[in-house]
Amino acid sequence: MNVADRATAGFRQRYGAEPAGRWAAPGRVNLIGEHTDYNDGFVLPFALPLRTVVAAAPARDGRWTVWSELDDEPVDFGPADADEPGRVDGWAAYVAGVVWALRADGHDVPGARLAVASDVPVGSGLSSSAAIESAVLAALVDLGGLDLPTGRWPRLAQRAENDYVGAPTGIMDQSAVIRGRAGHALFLDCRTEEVEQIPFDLDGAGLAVLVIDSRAPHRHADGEYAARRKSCERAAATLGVTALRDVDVADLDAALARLDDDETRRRVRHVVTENQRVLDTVALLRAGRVRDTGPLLTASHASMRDDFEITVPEIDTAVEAALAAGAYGARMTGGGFGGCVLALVDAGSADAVAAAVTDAYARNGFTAPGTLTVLPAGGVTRLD
Ligand code: GAF
Repeated sequence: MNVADRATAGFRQRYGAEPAGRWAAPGRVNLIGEHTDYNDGFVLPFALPLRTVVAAAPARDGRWTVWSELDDEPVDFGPADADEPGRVDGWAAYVAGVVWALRADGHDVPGARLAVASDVPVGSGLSSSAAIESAVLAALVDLGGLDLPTGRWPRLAQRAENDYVGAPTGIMDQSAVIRGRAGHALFLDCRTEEVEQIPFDLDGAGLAVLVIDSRAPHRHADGEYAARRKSCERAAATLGVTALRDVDVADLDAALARLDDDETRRRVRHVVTENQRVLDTVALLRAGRVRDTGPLLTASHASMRDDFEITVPEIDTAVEAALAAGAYGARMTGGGFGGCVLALVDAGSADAVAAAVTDAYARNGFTAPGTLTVLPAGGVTRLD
């Protein structure tokens, strides 16, 4: 059964009724621009064809009941739970967080019954959390007839994650999931939230993006993410700038000379050079030179591995094996400490590259990776 039908079937079975509608939101990968979003910088993600679907209908009692195929038991919560971050936890916190963010923004959020099904794997760094937040947000906005232009959705969904769930993430994932467009990568300035849809015609160039799920267990990912963010904020304060976005790559050496520990210097170097790599990638894509972006992807990976120190052995092995098998470029995508790698490959060699990575994993005694080729898909939408 496809994901939309699973959401409907779950709704019928749980609530013995028909949903009023179904809303779908994709996962995402980030082509380039890692840990730049919370530094007010640039990112270039795209939405995936894998989606989370929410089937929903209004509930007259003013409460929210949500069932997910991840869990047998539905979770029920009322306004008091939604108004106090922490009262709902686990996967349902992403749903309660959206209700919280909408209420905090002054909206009269309708009670609802929701059923969630998803093809976006959880814990693989493909933004299953932004997908559920965005699909629920779309459902509640429609069911309640709320006056909330889509341009404001990414910040609200991010607030759900930052302030209700408690993860100090940036604006990239929600933006990609909400604003993504088929055949395009989303060039986002995370300071101004200005976006440009950049044509990313893999098919036309005879290329594919291979996504490799490292299957590496997330090791202290939350604490390490927060530590990287703090370190960047401290460095910006030392340098007297609002955010590391304000350090131009031409001024990098001078900025590094003003920092007194080597670790902070490496963190800053990653962010500043990564912002420039995003701009360079965008310039190449605008010129239709998709294949030539490969070395920038690989340089981004080296920077994450050596300077930002957020990769793990499984991830580095996948990147090296993909490059050795002929990928034009490869890098970890997402927050790090596990998750996925993406590789830019000839469409005809995607299977061979996937097989080479699988072999390298076996030689190293790692759990076999997952592999999938993807094309940029559209963002959140109402299905019916
Ligand atoms: C995670 C976060 F959610 C994003 O905001 C971003 O910081 C990313 O890690 C790293 O680029 O996906």
